[in-house]
Amino acid sequence: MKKILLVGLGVFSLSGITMAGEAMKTNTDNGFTALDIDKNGTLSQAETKSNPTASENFASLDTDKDGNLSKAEFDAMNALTQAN
Ligand SMILES: [Ca+2]
Ligand SMILES: [Ca+2]
Repeated sequence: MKKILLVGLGVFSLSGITMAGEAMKTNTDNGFTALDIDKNGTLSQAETKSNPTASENFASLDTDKDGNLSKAEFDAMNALTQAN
């Protein structure tokens, strides 16, 4: 009598991450890229919803008052939160 053991079949779906023409210079984006859902390089108020710190301090972080957080503005928040 033969036993056929089915070992867990791992299905790996590889999602090819393509950086269109943009070289990844920094890995230290502090989650900025993950929050930037529409990948337009800035964070809208809606996009910061999953980051309470950014969301609650959005107005003060948006130093140029354009309604979006740039990478630099987001970095400034992280600099503040890591300072304590
Ligand atoms: Ca965005
Ligand atoms: Ca801004």
